[in-house]
Amino acid sequence: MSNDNHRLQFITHSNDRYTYLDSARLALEGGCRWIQLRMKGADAAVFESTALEVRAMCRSYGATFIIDDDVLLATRVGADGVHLGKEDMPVAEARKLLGRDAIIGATVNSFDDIMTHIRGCQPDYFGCGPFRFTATKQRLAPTLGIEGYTEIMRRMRSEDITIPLVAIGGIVKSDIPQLLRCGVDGIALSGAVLNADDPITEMRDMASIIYDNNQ
Ligand code: TZP
Ligand code: MG
Repeated sequence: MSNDNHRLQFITHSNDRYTYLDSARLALEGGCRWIQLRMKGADAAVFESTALEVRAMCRSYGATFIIDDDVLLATRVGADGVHLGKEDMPVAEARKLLGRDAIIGATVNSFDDIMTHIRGCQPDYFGCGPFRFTATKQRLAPTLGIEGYTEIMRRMRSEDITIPLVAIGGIVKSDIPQLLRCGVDGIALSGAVLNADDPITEMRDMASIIYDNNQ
């Protein structure tokens, strides 16, 4: 990953106010430069047509465009990479299909999960969570809290693991400074932006906490 885009990642979602496409547009307008298109349970054709639109938007903002789960869709639409959960294609297989320049992220819930990846084909970043309970994702792993991230970051440092780790799950703006102090490289979120009265301003505030203050 050649820039700082990964430090603030927006995960698309929809609600009664916004479509998936709206959600990506709001995040980009608010200064986020990383969109992961996540459309759990969506019709394949709708996922693909939305991906093409989000890809074009990301290009015009200089944002990184990542597809959730679906490696073959990522190749078809020319995404920058994929985010792989524990039940998705293994990182090694995705790397063969996508090539060495693609960004491959992997979900982890513990330091043991991180070590499993370190011994195998390594991803470009870890999405580690959940920080706290969130209704955005089903079948949630146990929450980590600040203590969980503090311990994981300590163990990563002691093993000299430098793959960026991004915290995810129920994160709101006021959590960001303390998560950064734990040493996480970035934050991934969805609901805190989409449920805000003014999503663009909320995203802008978060981008400024992450990119301006260098905490
Ligand atoms: N993976 C772990 S938690 C989560 C995902 C995709 C949902 C993140 O969304 P929110 O609304 O910020 O909790
Ligand atoms: Mg997944």
